[in-house]
Amino acid sequence: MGKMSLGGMDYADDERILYVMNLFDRRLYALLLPEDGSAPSSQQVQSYAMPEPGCKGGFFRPFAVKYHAGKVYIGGVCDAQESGKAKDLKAYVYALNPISQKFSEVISIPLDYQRGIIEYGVGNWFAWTDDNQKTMLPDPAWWSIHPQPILSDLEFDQDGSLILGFMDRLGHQKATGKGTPDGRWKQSVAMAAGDVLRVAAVKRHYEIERNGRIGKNQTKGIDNQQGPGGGEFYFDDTFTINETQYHQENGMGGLALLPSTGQLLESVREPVAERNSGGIVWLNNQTGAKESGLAVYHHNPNQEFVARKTNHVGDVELITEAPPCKSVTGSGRTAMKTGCRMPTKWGWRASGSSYGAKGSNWLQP
Ligand SMILES: [Ca+2]
Ligand SMILES: [Ca+2]
Ligand SMILES: [Ca+2]
Repeated sequence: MGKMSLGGMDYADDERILYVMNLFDRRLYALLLPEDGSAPSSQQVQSYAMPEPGCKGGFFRPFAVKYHAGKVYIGGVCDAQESGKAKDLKAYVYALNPISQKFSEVISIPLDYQRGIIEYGVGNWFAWTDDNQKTMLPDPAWWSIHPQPILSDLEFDQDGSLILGFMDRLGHQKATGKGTPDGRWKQSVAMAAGDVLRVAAVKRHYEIERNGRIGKNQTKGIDNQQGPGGGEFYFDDTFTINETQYHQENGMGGLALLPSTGQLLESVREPVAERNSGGIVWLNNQTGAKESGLAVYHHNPNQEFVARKTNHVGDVELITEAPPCKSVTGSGRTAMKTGCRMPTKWGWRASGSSYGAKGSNWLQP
């Protein structure tokens, strides 16, 4: 997981170039899309080697791709898989200037900060591992909680702030239901929790949230011991029923920014007071608070092998209304290019479990 197939993808603003991350060769691919809708030829595909951040005890694992203001932003982590040490985990964001074809570092963030408790005292990030036994708890021994960070999504707020969505790699490695591979336990349970961090644009550089504060904004996450500097900006990333917090982190790594309401949409586990559900929450970008949630995946006790508390919702993307002008003919891409699509009303959609391949769950908030 996180080492083959495709990661994040995004269009350039004119939708003529699709950028996509190849997790296997760790290169960013740019596909120039022909206007007639045909598949691009090999001459219309270009790829870029990622910058090498000098990871200690592991490899750089890029995943997130976001086109913004003429640059392609990519995000990834040092996986610390060889050293096994959480202090070697680091997140990096780079910006590619497509004209100069050069990358520049935007920010680097140590990932050994204190996180909230997911369950059974486990919450902080671990180094990546492919050893199932390392993900199992000593007690209860049929449980896996072993969060491993993937920087899966990036969003920009209107004030220039950057928001980072982290997916828990364990949430794709394991699910709930079948016995453990070694046959010792008849059922296994896995629980995953990613994260969401906010980064402020301060003059010419970026600053990570600190103890729930970004610039002048201090949220109720101050001193909650669940984020960088001892608190967290988006402090409502919990599973809560009747004010009892069961899991203090629940992100699944997909983000979208809703500019008209100042909200961030995040894919999460248990977005409402329904155990083993999955869906979307609406978070306030000023107060950090959760304003609403919607389950798009419900618990089904009759299904044995399911992603109950692991990843079942991927990315979140905004969609606009259909182009209103009748005078333009041609494909949707052509209509976009001529400026007919009016972003006056926003809908959204959540992709299925295959991250990056957009699913067909078209919904209205
Ligand atoms: Ca958090
Ligand atoms: Ca939290
Ligand atoms: Ca997204």
